[in-house]
Amino acid sequence: MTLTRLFGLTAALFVATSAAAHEFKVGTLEIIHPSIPQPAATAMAAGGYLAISNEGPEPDRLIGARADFAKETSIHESKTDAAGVTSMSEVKGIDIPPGDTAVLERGGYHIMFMGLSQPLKEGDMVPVTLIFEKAGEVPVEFMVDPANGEADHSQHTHSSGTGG
Ligand SMILES: [Cu+2]
Repeated sequence: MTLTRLFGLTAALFVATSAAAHEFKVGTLEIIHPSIPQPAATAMAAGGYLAISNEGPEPDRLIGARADFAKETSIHESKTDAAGVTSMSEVKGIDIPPGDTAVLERGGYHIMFMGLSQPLKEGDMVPVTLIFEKAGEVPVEFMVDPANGEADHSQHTHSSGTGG
């Protein structure tokens, strides 16, 4: 057991220092490529995406996040209605069932960083603390990815007609 755990930690550290994809391991949770598409220079907010896989027998839950580069950080869900209108609302948490992977991606769940206090540029690694119900506070780094048409997050509004 100890050897397996040590190996897991070493592997996570190794992966975290490589440039292409990165991931973090805490207990039975694997946090895969936390990333923020580069927001516009004038953007007041940015969205963060990642996948969290749970290899353990117990459920966990992502209940919050904290970042020094944003005034307020929360978990959001985007929804697009039948008319193609996208709106975002805050959610209390995201369940991560045992043996399952919770995916935060464009058009769905995301971490919302509001009131950016520094520019986020492609290639930057920025520290964020993820807060889990059971695993507790987990410090990770989000990678700033290419912009990729992240216009819907350039202004934070809770409804937007632009879709996406
Ligand atoms: Cu949002």
